[in-house]
Amino acid sequence: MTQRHFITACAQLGPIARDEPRSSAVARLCTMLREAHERGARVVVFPELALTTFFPRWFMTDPEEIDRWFETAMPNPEVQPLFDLSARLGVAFHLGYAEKTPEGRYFNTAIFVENGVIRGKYRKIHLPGHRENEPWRAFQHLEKRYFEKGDLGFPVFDGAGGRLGMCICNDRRWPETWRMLGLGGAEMVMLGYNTPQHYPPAPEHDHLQHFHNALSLQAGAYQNGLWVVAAAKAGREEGCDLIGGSCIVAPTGEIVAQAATVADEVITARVDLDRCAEIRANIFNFAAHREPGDYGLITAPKR
Ligand code: CDV
Repeated sequence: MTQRHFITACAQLGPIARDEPRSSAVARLCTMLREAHERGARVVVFPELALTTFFPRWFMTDPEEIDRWFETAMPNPEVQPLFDLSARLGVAFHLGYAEKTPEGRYFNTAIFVENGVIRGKYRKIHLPGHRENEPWRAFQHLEKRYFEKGDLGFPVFDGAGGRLGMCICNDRRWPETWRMLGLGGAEMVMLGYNTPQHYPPAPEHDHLQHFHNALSLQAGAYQNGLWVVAAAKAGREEGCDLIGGSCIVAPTGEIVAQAATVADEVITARVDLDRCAEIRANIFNFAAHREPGDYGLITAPKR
């Protein structure tokens, strides 16, 4: 039987330049996967859109220019070295990337790969930002322009000897994300994020970016009794400062490992999936204490 306690690594990425080729990003991911392996990890979590720079910060209209940021197959020849290394070293990985489907649909996607096989896939549901050019912003955030809302729900799947889930960046701020994953039985949720330090619509909150990140991750973990592994793309990327703060959170809501830089950095923690019961059999025992009959507004149409 696969052991239910193991080392998990969270691999924060420093900035990726606009002209940095995927081969270079993949080489950086492989270096961190090797380090995770040396530190005994069974799983490594990479950030959102980890193969390129965060391209939604630019307004583009040329379909060819836009398509260049998307992967039409996974794996593809440029990402294959990561799949091969992961299978050879026995370290599963979570990876975020921009997906273009054979039908021509565009998603902000994350996958979980174990033994060279994609075991889980998620497409971002909460897409922040805007659709049109807003030149008053210091930089754009055009996720609503380039991506369609995810169509896979919040899947929970088998991996690393337990039940796993994923979400992506802005999803982590929404309690509904965590509750859906918690109700689905997820024991460890993996996610990546690209969070600018400056939030143009509410700059008065810029100093709270790290606080809101930790608050969301710790609340999600505690209120659903699950592990959270959250990997940032961090540092000054094309003139935009992205927060770091990548961390691993226990089901009690405690941060058990945290990045100290805004560069490529691997952090690790011992994850015991059986510790989810400390919360789920007690304060958040869903079967005993939830009252869904009183939560109707949560699924009513938005207003
Ligand atoms: N990539 C993201 O989803 N970023 C958002 C920013 C724009 C607020 C986030 O929630 O961190």
